Amino acid sequence: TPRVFSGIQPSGGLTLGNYLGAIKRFVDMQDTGIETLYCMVDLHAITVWQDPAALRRQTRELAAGYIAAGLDPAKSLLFNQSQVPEHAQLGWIFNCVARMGWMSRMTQFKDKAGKNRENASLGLFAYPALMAADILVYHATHVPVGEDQKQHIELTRDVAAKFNHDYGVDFFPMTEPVIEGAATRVMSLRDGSKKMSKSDPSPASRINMTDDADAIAKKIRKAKTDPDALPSEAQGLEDRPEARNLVNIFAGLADMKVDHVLADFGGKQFSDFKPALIDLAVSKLAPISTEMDRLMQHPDEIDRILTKGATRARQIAAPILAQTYEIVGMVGPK
Ligand code: AQP
Repeated sequence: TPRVFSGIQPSGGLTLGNYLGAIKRFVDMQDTGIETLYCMVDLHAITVWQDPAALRRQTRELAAGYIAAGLDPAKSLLFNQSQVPEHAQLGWIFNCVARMGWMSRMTQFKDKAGKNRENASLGLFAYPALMAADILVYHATHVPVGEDQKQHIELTRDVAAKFNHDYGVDFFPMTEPVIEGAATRVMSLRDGSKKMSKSDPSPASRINMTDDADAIAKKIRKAKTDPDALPSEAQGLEDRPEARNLVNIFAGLADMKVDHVLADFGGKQFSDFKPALIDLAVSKLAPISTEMDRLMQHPDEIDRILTKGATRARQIAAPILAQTYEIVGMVGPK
């Protein structure tokens, strides 16, 4: 049976990249009738230092973002990772299945550890094994993610295949990434070669889901561009990363194909395109940020939703973990 799982780290404020690459897709999948589980992956967040008070606030804010963007706790299971201990328990088993060599090839590890690898946390190195557990502890078949997570989903399949092979079982499914839409890789507004990211030191590089209309307008107005008019076909964007990024963002927000955006704006200057993008972004994002603000006034309500989601998630995860332990040869309770 198909089952959808995905997660986002409460490691900072949600960005437009998280929204277009992930959350908007989460909402699409919720409405297909397939069972959907969406997690705030707090155990992943602490692979780099998080101030405890900030982590708590960011987890609730992420939950508020999910709900404000259209996820409905009555339709999707919304919960934080640490309230479902089965993730970490299966994560340990997968630490013993995955190989050091696999992990050291992960580009996210290389990017986040930087030059000083000796000083990166062990958790940052093992991150993809825990991510495999997040997905496989539910036997999830589909994972909506941005382009940057493709390599981790491939590793999840490698872990499932090696486990199945080593133990001679056909137990874990081969999960498919779902990387869809016009904006699967939203780039920094300051540098078209860098991913838009929560943790970029420059706030002008990203639009945050909590930004108000003024902030959105200011950042788009200041976004880096080139002096040329927009082309009328997507091919014309190939060597223009900043222009391509803004067009992709427009297409993503409007649920349009890039070709259709260019059919409307081909030949126009950024002085025409940017105001249209600002209007669109404000009309789509400002209501979400207003609703997030409202939800954040009721943190207890958010906590109750997460606990309820976790309880239901455990009902799926616990039997799968128990079967895994059985396969591995752990003596269980009698
Ligand atoms: N720029 C992006 N474009 C499209 N999708 C993106 N995602 C993140 N950035 C973009 C997608 O959002 C989901 C959650 O990401 P994450 O929070 O687990 O971690 P990340 O990919 O490391 O996100 P950030 O914003 O870059 O956080 P930091 O700065 O903490 O590393 C994933 O599906 C991801 O693809």
